[in-house]
Amino acid sequence: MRLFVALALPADLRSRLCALSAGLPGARWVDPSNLHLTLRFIGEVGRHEAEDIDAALSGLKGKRFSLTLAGLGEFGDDRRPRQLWVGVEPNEALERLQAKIENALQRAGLAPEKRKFKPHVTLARFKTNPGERLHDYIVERSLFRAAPFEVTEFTLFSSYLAREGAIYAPEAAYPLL
Ligand code: 2AM
Repeated sequence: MRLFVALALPADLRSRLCALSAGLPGARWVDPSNLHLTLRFIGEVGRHEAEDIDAALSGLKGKRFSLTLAGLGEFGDDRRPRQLWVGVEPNEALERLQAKIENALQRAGLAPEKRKFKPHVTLARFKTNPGERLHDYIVERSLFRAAPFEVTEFTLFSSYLAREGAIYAPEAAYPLL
């Protein structure tokens, strides 16, 4: 199975993000039910490895915290934009949780993640390059700021690539105290 660790987002917040998801030619919008904040991508693993991962994450002790989504940005470059995302206000508790998850997964035998953690919620990927429209879209919404929400757990998701696109299923949720 293909796994990743993420924060699931409350329904009202997903609706708020959904309201942003229009008016950009070439964008393939993420399905509202799929909106999430990835903490650690794991990738393809076997059943035993998945069990070790679940055990490691179950043993993790983390604290609840508040998180605010704000601002928009893109990954990729002007010639080839890859993703449009909503950002996160600087959040030490989130960084700490992510570091604990990274540690736990390394203890479970996973190779270290080389890429720096850039917290974001992907809103869209691109079929074709929207060109200038992408820049305008981001500038027009640069003051976007959602209401803070309380992060009380994190989730191990599986990802299944169906013909209609990715289907994410929560496999286990780990409470924060
Ligand atoms: P993204 O939102 O920035 O595309 C499920 O696919 C989640 O894992 C997505 O949130 C995706 O991040 C992330 N992901 C997919 N492939 C990845 C990879 N090779 N490295 C890091 N994260 C990845």
